Amino acid sequence: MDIDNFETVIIETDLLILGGGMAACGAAFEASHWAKKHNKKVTVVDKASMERSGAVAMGLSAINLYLGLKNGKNTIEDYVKYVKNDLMGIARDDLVANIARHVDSSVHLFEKWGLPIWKDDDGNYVNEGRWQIMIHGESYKNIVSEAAKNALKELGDNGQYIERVFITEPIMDGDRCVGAAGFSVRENKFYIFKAKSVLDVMGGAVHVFRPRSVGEGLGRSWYPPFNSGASAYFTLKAGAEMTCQEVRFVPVRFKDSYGPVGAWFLLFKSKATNAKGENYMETRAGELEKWAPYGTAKPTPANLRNYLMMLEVEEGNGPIYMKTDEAIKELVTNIPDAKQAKRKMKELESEAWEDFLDMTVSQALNWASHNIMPEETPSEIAACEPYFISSHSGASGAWISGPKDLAPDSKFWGYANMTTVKGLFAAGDASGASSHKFSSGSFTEGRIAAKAALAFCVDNEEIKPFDDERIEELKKNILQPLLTFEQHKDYANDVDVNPNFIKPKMFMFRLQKIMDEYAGGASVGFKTSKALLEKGLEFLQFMKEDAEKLAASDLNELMRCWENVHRMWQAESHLRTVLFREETRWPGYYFRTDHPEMKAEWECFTNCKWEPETGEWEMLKREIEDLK
Ligand code: SFD
Ligand code: AMP
Repeated sequence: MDIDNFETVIIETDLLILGGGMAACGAAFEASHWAKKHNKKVTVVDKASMERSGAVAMGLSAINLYLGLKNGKNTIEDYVKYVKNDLMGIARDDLVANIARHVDSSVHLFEKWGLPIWKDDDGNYVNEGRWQIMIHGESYKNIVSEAAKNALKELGDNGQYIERVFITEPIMDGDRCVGAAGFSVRENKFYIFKAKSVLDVMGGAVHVFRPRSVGEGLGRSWYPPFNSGASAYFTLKAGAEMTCQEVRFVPVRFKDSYGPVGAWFLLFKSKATNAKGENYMETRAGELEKWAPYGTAKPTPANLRNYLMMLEVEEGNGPIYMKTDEAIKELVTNIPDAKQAKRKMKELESEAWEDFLDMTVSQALNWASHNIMPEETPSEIAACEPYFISSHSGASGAWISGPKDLAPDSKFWGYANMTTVKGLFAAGDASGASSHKFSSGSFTEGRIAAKAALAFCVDNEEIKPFDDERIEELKKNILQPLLTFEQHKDYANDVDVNPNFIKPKMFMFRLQKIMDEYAGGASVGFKTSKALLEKGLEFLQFMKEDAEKLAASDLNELMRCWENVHRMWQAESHLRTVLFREETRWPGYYFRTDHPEMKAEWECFTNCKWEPETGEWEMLKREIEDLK
């Protein structure tokens, strides 16, 4: 491919929103209101098509964050307490509370835009658990993205969304972020975006660790394969401080097809057992004392629920089963009328299938192909490989300013959701230490961040003209894998085996092997230690050198190359932070065999920062503080 044929497209805007997922949709919706008021331009850039991009691509069967404040059932304080306990004491109260106080209104908007929410006979939302409500959500993302696009259209020339452009690098002017560089994955076009403020909402990361699904199953994962660490890379490369980079998420899911368990545990009140039929949450309850006060609080934190299950597997007591059959029977057992009981049974069967059809179609196919009828047969569940998703039960992301009225002084620096880099904002999976935002909370946080980022544009109108030489240098660097392939492709007769370059898939396998074996992946029972982590970091340095030899035969592979560079940075910040925190705080996510206990001295945030000037990493401890 001739890279001289690449057109350079320069887009100038005020607020640049990077990503097209839940947070980006919330951001676009909110920003258009403020942009209209201040006559500002808003541009959204997604690597895929907003209609079905990101984690909600396939749809969802529940909205996992809804407080129902109007009904007076819950308070914001209850929610903050719940989130902090679930994260073993490590969470930013100010950020969690800020999302919680605004999230209900976002859910009401979804309903207004056409999202069907389950209702009971009295017209109230049907709760799955205390914070979760059930939806018929196959088209959730279509509905929300349509509203976001409509909001942008209302701005006329000042509202723009660009799809199928992969964002690669931040563009800096000293200590301020003033744009981004990327390329089209469909046409020979290199993009430069110039902006007064930038909102990073490019999701979390998958395939950093070796997945359980290999060989025939490669590509299948719980987290969407399209989110590959761009958010963390972007903020790290801009020099922003990151937090909780060690807090990966290991979901327990229906085995091999990654179907969700929330509806089974919470709505259907199902139990999970080992092969002997023992409910490990009961038989191993004593283990939770070791992790007090969090382990002994209710609900048991997600990582500890995992951990008790992992202990069973370690002792050879698998398979682990979700007792779907028993749960369904239990739900009809007290219905005296036989006809009514039969009707209820049909209803439950249909709800069970819909749970998967709404959000993980392949799990329904798995049941069908293995002759599993949930009302008759239990199903295997298992812990997945680790992912980086701070909007669920992980926490990794950028360290951001809290809101003025809630944040302690040390956690407020002018604009809500601004990272430690001027003009660079983050939300959803891109911002850290405020877990359990889920789809509704990510959308809401996108709104909060966009409002603040728009205010930043208004307050900071001036940006310097871009340096043409710098643009050319970025273009050359970003397109280099195409050149490398072109130069050396004829050396060998197999494109995957060539001493002059490495293809992105092979590069990804190498990264996954390092992370799996040294950073505590699924194949080593999620265990690691200082010695292993240091070895992993050593191998990662070699990878960083080899990254310069990545080769791409077409635009799609060029995207794969950069996805893997992004993953590698996510990986490095993870390794460094797991190494820094000398304790085990989240058994069930990872276990430090050399520091097997939780320690009071690590009751703090562990942050990291890559310094653009020197290329050095800095590790920091930050205090946990209550609401102002
Ligand atoms: O229960 C680039 N989540 C669930 N939330 C719920 O409320 N209910 C559920 O039922 C949920 N379940 C669930 C969930 C997630 C996943 C993966 C599964 C199941 C299988 C969580 C939410 O989905 C999640 O909290 C939000 O989606 C987070 O929003 P956001 O905006 O932070 O991330 P995104 O939606 O994935 O969007 C990311 C966007 O970035 C784009 N992108 N664009 C340009 N350049 C690049 N280099 C880019 N890299 C990525 C993406 O295309 C996308 O648009 S349950 O089972 O857990
Ligand atoms: P999941 O399907 O595992 O993503 O869960 C959806 C929601 O239910 C999340 O808010 C989880 O934290 C919550 N959840 C799932 N399983 C349990 C459980 N056994 N106890 C308490 N909460 C749960």
